Amino acid sequence: MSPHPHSERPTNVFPPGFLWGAATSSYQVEGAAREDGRALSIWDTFTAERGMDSGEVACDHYHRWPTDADLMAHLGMNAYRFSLAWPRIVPNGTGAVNPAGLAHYDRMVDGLLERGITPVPTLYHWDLPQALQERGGWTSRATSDAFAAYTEICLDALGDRVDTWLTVNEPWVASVLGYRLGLHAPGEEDLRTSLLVAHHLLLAHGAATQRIRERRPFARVGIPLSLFPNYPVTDDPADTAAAWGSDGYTNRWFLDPVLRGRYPADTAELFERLVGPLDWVRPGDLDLIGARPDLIGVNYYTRRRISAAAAEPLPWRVLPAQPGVPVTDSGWEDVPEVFYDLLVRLHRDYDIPLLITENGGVWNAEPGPDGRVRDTGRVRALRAHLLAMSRAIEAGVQVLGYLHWSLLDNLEWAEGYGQRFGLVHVDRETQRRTVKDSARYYAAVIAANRVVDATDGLAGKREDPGWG
Ligand code: IFM
Repeated sequence: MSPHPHSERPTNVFPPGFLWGAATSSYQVEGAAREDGRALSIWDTFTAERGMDSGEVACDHYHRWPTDADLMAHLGMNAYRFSLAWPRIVPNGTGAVNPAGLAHYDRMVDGLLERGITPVPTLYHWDLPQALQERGGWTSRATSDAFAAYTEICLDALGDRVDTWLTVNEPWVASVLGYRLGLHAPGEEDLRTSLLVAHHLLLAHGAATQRIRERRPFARVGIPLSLFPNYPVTDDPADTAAAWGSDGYTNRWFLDPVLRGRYPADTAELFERLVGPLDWVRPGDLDLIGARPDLIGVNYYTRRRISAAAAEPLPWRVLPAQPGVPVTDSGWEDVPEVFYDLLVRLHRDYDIPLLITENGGVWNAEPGPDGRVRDTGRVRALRAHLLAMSRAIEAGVQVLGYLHWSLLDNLEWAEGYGQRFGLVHVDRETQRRTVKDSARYYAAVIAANRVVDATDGLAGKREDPGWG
């Protein structure tokens, strides 16, 4: 890990107009899975088939969004990233629009604006309508076309009030965990299919970007990418080369087509060796995908430690956390200096404004006898990541805002409800919301628009209203 070059004390003040908020996604928080005409998504099917925790009820945010929005306003947040559920809006994936589904988001956008909160919707956060899955899902190019049509519907309904659109969340995770590793819906395990899917997800991003530009020329558009910096475990050139290979797989395979209009040659060569020609890429695809967005959404959590000892079929191996390095309650290394390195690298290599669309971690603190949730690990990590971000801004990186993952403890996909990422604790039985220490600390940061001391916001009498 490279030490950061700035030894002078930064001022830690953020630019005026900086977006401060939190993020969620529809399947992870909404619940109301069968209400108001919502159809099933691939995640309803996948969780039912495997007997996993599901999003059937989740945080009941579908009904409780007004009080959740009050809570955000109470914390001083001025932005909220949420996702639109495709199976609510176009239940069959294509064709008829469900007015009740659209009306829900219409009310929510109004409600956020009334509270001074900028809505930042993501068009797709993995809840593909099951009806589309039955027609091939993301293995079919037609799904990208369906996504473009769905985007137009969302733009026509909400585009007069939304000025920042996010397209497809984390195509690496959706394609690799969903189609290579079988850990996410729809649970397939094939490298070639995952690469085909990744291309269609990028195509969907490109098509949506085009529609947004045509219909809402003054709106900003971006794609939230899961960016995992890859660090060699030793200085051995073989490990360094392996880390660069893994960087191609996790990061450049998405950054390069979106920002340079081409897939990285070294990674394409590797994939062609492993799976044969990537013959689904058609003329014109990379022009569409490579129409430069206004921003990249950075979803940053941890680094990957890479060794050259191959784990077939890929010629590298991802190692567990380094002993002695702090980890979150899910075992991910908590390494804020890597966040700094990532932001500086994105600026240096791609020169594009960044919006932190996710950052956070699992700390499973529960309310104490006094009702207070002392998630000190999250307070410490949040502060350290904000300091890293502010140093990056001082180094010249353009960061538009920071949206913490997540507002609420929610459904962590295949991991279920056991992993708590929220600033706000959610009691699974009662749905009661409890503002954690981290949220109170974050509110103090937002109020000051600078990184304050770790104890700020935590002392004194608690004046949080009840958020039951
Ligand atoms: O919960 C997820 C989110 O849906 C996508 N990015 C990573 C988060 C934590 O794993």
